[in-house]
Amino acid sequence: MENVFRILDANVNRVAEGLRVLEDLARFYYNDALLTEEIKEIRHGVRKSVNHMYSCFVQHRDSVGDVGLSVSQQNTLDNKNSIRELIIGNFKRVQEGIRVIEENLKILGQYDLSKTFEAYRYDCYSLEKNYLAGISKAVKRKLPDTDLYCLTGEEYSLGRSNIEVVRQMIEAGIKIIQYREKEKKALYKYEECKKIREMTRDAGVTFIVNDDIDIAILVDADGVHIGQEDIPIEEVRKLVGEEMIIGVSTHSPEQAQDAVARGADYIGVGPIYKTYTKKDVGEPVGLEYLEYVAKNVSIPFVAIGGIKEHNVAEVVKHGARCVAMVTEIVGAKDIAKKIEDIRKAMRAAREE
Ligand code: TZP
Ligand code: MG
Repeated sequence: MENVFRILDANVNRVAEGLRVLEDLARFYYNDALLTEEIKEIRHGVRKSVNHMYSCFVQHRDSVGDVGLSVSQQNTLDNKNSIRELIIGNFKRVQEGIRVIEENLKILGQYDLSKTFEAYRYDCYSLEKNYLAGISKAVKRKLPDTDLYCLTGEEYSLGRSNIEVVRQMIEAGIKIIQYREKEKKALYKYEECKKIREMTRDAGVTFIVNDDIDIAILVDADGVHIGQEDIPIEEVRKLVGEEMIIGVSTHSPEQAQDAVARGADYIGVGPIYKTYTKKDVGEPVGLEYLEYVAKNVSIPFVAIGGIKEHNVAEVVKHGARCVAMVTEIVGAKDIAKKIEDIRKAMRAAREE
């Protein structure tokens, strides 16, 4: 019987520690007072309900002789790659720990107390559901619902720097900006992104970094944009976490469905028309694929590739709510005027 106390002691600690991890995430990471309070209540309840056995627990405790410690030290099963994994892992630890307490209390003849723990376990199941729903709402960044998605391209910017072009885009009311720069070394890209992050944050503009996941993480961009031959979406998610937006370039219905199934937050759809801006780009997929996406894809999508003021109406009429442009905007003498004219053309097309 004595070892039953060891089991109970270890599991009360396991449960309380797991709850503390969840409580501190709710408190310091998500600033969620309600969740913090709910978890704290359960944690205190667990500790209090076994208070009468505490001296017995300590008396039978033998951490040094615990064979489980060396097993745990020798494997990495408990490794976590994201906050979501950390949360789910700790809920499992808490729920399993409670179940062990429940069963062992029965052996000690403490049936009523066992039932109290059963109730805690059920509380934890619904708490887990609320926790996950709450955090995905609280922190998941979303692509704003807007008409224009602007990308940088210094070589097409008429001698202006990316920073200057971004400044003008922000001033013209652009709500999404992607940093796309194929020719620069990482250090210069990182420095530019750091600056652009500051500018976009101050202006409430969503900032996406193309290709460079490391830079996106370092500057705390809102998202990353990847292509079909980049690191798989699931792996990128492990690196950037649940909060960050992942955009994926797609060129066919199969690629669109695949990106959605694998957790992309939005897709690029294109190239709609012939473009020379992207060096390794395929042939235009045309408006037909855009129409398919507009009808069949439920996540946000952005039409891209060769879109100009003169053809944007056609793109809108084939289902695009948001269009992305590089050269048409960065290469305009008067960026603000160009943006205004494109918006006018899009509005007119929508109203037709
Ligand atoms: N992805 C598909 S086409 C393209 C990208 C990044 C380039 C679009 O550039 P432009 O100048 O708007 O045609
Ligand atoms: Mg790319």
